[in-house]
Amino acid sequence: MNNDLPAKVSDVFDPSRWRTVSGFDDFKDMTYHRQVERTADGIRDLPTVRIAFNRPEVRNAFRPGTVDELYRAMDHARMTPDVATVLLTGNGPSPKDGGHSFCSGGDQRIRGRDGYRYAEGETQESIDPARAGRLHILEVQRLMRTMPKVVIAVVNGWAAGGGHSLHVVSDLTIASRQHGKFKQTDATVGSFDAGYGSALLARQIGQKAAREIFFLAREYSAEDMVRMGAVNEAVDHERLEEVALEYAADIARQSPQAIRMLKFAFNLADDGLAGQQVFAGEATRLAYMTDEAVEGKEAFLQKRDPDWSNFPYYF
Ligand code: S0N
Repeated sequence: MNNDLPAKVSDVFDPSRWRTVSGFDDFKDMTYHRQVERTADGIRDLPTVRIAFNRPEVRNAFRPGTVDELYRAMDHARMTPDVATVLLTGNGPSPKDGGHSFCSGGDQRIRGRDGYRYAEGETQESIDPARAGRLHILEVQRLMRTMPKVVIAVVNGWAAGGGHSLHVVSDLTIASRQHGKFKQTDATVGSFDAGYGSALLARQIGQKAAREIFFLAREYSAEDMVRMGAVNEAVDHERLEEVALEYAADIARQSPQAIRMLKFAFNLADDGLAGQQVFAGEATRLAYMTDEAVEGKEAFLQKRDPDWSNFPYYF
């Protein structure tokens, strides 16, 4: 494993705690790191990854390519068996003006009448029509919601528009006391996340508060958001990622199966039949591990009736 220290991508990023995840060298708009322990004997992976927006000069706004990279990193984290927790955050501050940002949502400079059309270098004529106008940040939201890992939004600066929605859909949020700022600008720019970004927020903090956030588009501090129940903790900026890693260490001490079942149980009622399907998939996987389910399969393969006599009807 490569033991080189990664570049310092943010003011709260400690390179000694991370390695760059290999296979993602083509990333332009995101960074993807794995938590490690470095000792005299070498380097050892720990169960947390850090996925970060890397466009601080535009407050970490996402364009289609950013969303593609975010999805790839998130999906890789989903499929990596020894990863328990994903920290989603923003790099920075901005080299232009020192501004801090988690994510400011869709890049308004490339928004067309039918969605976010243009990646770098593309023109209206050259774009693949099958890729045009996709609001595929919603696919990322669904992945974050249904992946069997805990996603923590580590809000180091502005969480605005679609960036605000990403914090809403995360399992937990911790925010910088000094720089964490929240503002739902969707309606200001004629956009609206009418799915998780608004409706789930209302489930989390109540209808009146969620409507206030969307209808008034005011700015809220990390402390305001803690009071409203939208953020778990406001922490001093310089300790932000350290505290995020403390959260992740506590999560890693729990049973992976229990965390999965709990995440899907928390989602179930709000996600309707799709939520039930995700929960039920885990229940079926557990059932497959029982002697009872094995008996059903074996009986079929042996062309005999199953013998359920060893398996009680529990009460
Ligand atoms: C974040 C804000 C409040 C920060 O203000 P501040 O600190 O005063 O900085 P600025 O000077 O405004 O910004 C610094 C530079 O960064 C650029 N910039 C900032 N945000 C964006 C952005 N989103 N897109 C492009 N550029 C951005 C500024 O232009 C400035 O650049 P320079 O220095 O060159 O002038 C403030 O910046 C702000 O309000 N930003 C806009 C936030 C916003 O409205 N975001 C979009 C909201 N909508 C979505 O995110 C939709 C997402 C989506 O895909 C979706 C999902 C579900 C359903 C529908 C949709 C849909 O698209 O419709």
